[in-house]
Amino acid sequence: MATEFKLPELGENIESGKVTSVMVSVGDTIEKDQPVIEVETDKAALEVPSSVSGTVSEIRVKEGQDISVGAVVLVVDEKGEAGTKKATAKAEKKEDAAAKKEAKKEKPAAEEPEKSAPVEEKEKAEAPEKSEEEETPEATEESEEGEEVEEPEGREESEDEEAEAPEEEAPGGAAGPAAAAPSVRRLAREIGVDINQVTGSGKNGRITPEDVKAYARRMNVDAGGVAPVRAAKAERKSGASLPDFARWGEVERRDMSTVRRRTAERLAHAWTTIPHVTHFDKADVTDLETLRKRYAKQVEAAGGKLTVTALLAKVVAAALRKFPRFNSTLDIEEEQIVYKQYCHIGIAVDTDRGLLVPVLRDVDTKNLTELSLELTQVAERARNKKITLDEMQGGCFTISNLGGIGGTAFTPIINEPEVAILGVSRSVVEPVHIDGEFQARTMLPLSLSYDHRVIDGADGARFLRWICEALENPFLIFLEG
Ligand code: CAO
Repeated sequence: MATEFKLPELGENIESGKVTSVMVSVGDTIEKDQPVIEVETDKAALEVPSSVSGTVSEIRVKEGQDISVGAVVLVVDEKGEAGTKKATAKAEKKEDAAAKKEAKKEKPAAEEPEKSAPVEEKEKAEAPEKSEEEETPEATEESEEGEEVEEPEGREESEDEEAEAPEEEAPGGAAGPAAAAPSVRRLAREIGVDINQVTGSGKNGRITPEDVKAYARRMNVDAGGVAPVRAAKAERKSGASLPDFARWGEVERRDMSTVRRRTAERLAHAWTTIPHVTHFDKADVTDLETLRKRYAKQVEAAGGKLTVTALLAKVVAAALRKFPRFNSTLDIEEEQIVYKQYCHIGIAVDTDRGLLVPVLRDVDTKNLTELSLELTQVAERARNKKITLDEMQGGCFTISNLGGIGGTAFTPIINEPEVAILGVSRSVVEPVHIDGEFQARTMLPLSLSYDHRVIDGADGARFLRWICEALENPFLIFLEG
């Protein structure tokens, strides 16, 4: 029995994502709960486990493709008939590709919808590029419908598939998207050429990089040196276009990942809309470090690592209780400040895919051992792409500890819609003047960025001073936290 495995819910308010990896092939036997694809959403990359077991007879997605919740990912044959299907599908596809090649010879490339491009295994890695316009949710829907350009091996065409093909007009009046590899589309975008206006000279009328460059050269003459797409995009974005870096040396362009794009958007928005102030202070953590070392083994035995970050989370939770304004959100439309009665703290984690901020829940109710264990696990999951989007939502305050890497101070950007963030730099042993003499003390540099619309400078200074004092004398947490 053939069963469709559809993309399940990925988290609250998440309707789609981008397929970054397909982890199975047609003919593979898969088990229920086995990860089959990796999907990148706004903030997280998730391995999506299959809800069915059996033999994969069709793969309906490919790397680079946008996919919505509910879309079919795989067809799994629970009776193991995939082998026959695969062979049939392959044969059909070959015939179909040959027929399309023939048909194509009779049509100019620019008028040929990309859907009809020949299916070649090597093209699987070249996921079709989306234009910027397609990145809106509505356009994503359309693009998904049209994602049949480079069909994964083994996919059977349904009888009415032609009827499902998108009939949208390509920009520039052509009957459909131009036939070109994603790298060629990227090149066209980068140099400001509307790919749909280019006539392909490659195999089966496909557009080659040379076609794009030749067109660009002609355009530069025709349009006074400014290609229209580039001009329009530049105008839309910032009014300024980048220089041609290749004039000064070799360059390489790479697409931004979803995480990078989303981080850029969020940080730019926070930086340009929130009036930030960053306040600096230093905590004497000499005694705390002695305690941390003393109890490290005990926490290790429980499976965690007693780190500076875990200690800070605990201290910050107490500080948020004492200074509730730091645990709030500004609702500018309603002209209200929303005070949260819970204490969830986000921890910035450096991963190879960029910055992720998993949230530790109810930090005020957990002891240090529990928090250390949780932080160890959550940071590992973030780095192994196992973190879910839900785990990164609902934070009240963020801690960003760069001390393990180095630095004396930095100005962290507030993680919207929070109102403050604590930056932590590297602790160093330095001379501190105490009781008339210099003593060697371990000092931890802290930077607190806060939203000046909500928090006054004096409050910022008091909040951070309290954190420093609580780190110096944790008894304060019992007294006041
Ligand atoms: N000062 C001095 N040493 C520090 C330190 C600090 N502020 N913070 C950590 N260290 C040390 C730790 O003691 C540890 O040393 P040992 O291995 O000798 O014990 C080492 O650095 C590594 O620390 P860690 O990573 O194991 O543990 P952590 O809790 O301190 O950090 C985490 C956890 C997830 C915060 C960290 O791994 C991380 O990803 N940091 C980067 C955060 C980031 O990218 N921020 C930028 C966001 S942009 O605003």
